[in-house]
Amino acid sequence: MRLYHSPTSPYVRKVMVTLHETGLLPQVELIPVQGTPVDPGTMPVDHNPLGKIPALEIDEGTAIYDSRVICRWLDDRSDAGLYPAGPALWQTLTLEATADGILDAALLMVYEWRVRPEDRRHSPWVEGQWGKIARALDALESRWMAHLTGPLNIGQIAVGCALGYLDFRHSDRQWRADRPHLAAWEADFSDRPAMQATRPPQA
Ligand code: GSH
Repeated sequence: MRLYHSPTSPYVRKVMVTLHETGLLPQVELIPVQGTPVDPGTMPVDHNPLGKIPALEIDEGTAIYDSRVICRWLDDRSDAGLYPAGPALWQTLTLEATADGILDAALLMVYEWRVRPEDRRHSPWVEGQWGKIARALDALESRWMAHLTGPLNIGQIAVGCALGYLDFRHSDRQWRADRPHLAAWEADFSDRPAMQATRPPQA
């Protein structure tokens, strides 16, 4: 298997953590790529027409993409059990969607200052993205702690990667303020060997 990879992508990190937790990492070759929405650069557009990573080549010429698809495919090939059976599955998938939504908004904020020309930036739009993140973090703090502290699942991995990305790119926003339960959870979860092994490089 070949994983199109960047050490700073939080969606790639979800896949990398899943590879560690499922024990499948030795089966994967990492292919470094980079690009942005305005310049696909070396992104694997032949494998993912959206020009995004992660994309995983599972066979010569066959690729799957989007971290949600890849993580579920990997879990299916292991006994890690990251997707609980029964009604809890929908909670887990909703938790993952919440974390991915944090990432989507956080990445758009990064693109706004790294990709968009300075004279065309629109701060209400940026603050609107942060508003989505803040509401999602409040929901995690008030409604999701029980699910976060249960057996390891893909929702927890996604939340761990989302919080790690906020520390990496948006540390000035101080997401831990007024969210003590989530902060304590993150301190514990980020100690997992899979999280330690996949920390983004210092900017
Ligand atoms: N929903 C996708 C997933 O979960 O895999 C999002 C992937 C994504 O946006 N990846 C970023 C990317 O490839 C890297 S962090 N951006 C390039 C672009 O949008 O053109």
